Amino acid sequence: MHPPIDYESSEEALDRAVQLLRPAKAVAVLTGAGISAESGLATFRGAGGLWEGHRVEDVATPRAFLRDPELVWRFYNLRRANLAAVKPNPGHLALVELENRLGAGFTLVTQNVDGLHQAAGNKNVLEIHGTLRRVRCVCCERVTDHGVEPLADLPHCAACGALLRPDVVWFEEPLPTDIWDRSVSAAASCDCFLVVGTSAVVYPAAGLIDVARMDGADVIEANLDRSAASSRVDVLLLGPSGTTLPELIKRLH
Ligand code: BV8
Ligand code: ZN
Repeated sequence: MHPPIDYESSEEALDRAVQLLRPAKAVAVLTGAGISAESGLATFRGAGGLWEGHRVEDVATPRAFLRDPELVWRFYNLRRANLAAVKPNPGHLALVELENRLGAGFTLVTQNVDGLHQAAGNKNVLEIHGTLRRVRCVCCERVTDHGVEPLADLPHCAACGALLRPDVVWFEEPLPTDIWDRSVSAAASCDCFLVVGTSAVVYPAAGLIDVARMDGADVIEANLDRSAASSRVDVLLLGPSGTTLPELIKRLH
């Protein structure tokens, strides 16, 4: 693990990142809302990170859903509607190319619930915070995938009539065990760990960076600005991931 070095130029940072990534046989990637920003989806903490004046941490919680399910569904139905209008950007496509290059040595762990990595063509995607495309019954736990089709303002279960909730992980909820365990083992066994478009403030997701570092992986970050991860990475590629990732993958050849 090298102390993080502030490269004089993005050229130097890119060259360093290529040196670390090119020989890697096992690569794990952690993505956040930033990779979808250039597809037109708002990030959580950009522009003040407020939605209708609410902090996401106050809407994406079980208590908020108990208190005001209409408000929470308005938040999620709006995000589902946005999804219908967006598509993967070159940053997503660069990660598909990386998976094609590495095959089984590639694991993509995403905090995003927008499904854009799968829409781009990635296969080994671990959605540690669930997905906007699925809903779950609060009573019979039945899970159904509705893609991005519009849902009722307050959708109810076709099987038992109880209220449905988005099949996402809210704050103060545990992550899906199997998916989380696979994410940790991918971070612990990779030669190179990429962290893309995340403020790295939400745990346990952000802890994957430290799992990778402690197991001796080189860590490359791609972000528009410095993040809470930046002091813990070997190389920081500053800029929009729709530009930096394709540039990085192109130089691997
Ligand atoms: C858990 C799904 C334990 C829903 C999300 C008190 C009580 C309980 C828990 C806690 C507590 N205090 C803290 C915690 C832990 C808590 C947490 O970390 N809170 C934070 C706010 C401090 N975590 C949890 O609660 C987790 N669960 O701990 O459970 C437990 C265990 C057992 C039993 C019971 C409980 C659950 C966390 C998951 C929450 N769900 N999403 C939904 O989407 O609606 S989190 C949500 O925010 C996202 O999924 C994402 O993971 C997260 C962070 O957002 P980012 O993706 O990083 O986006 P952000 O806007 O922050 O940053 C964007 C970045 O992109 C920026 O850096 C920007 O510079 C960059 N960028 C912008 N444009 C570009 C770009 N980069 C490149 N190119 C560009 N073009
Ligand atoms: Zn039901």
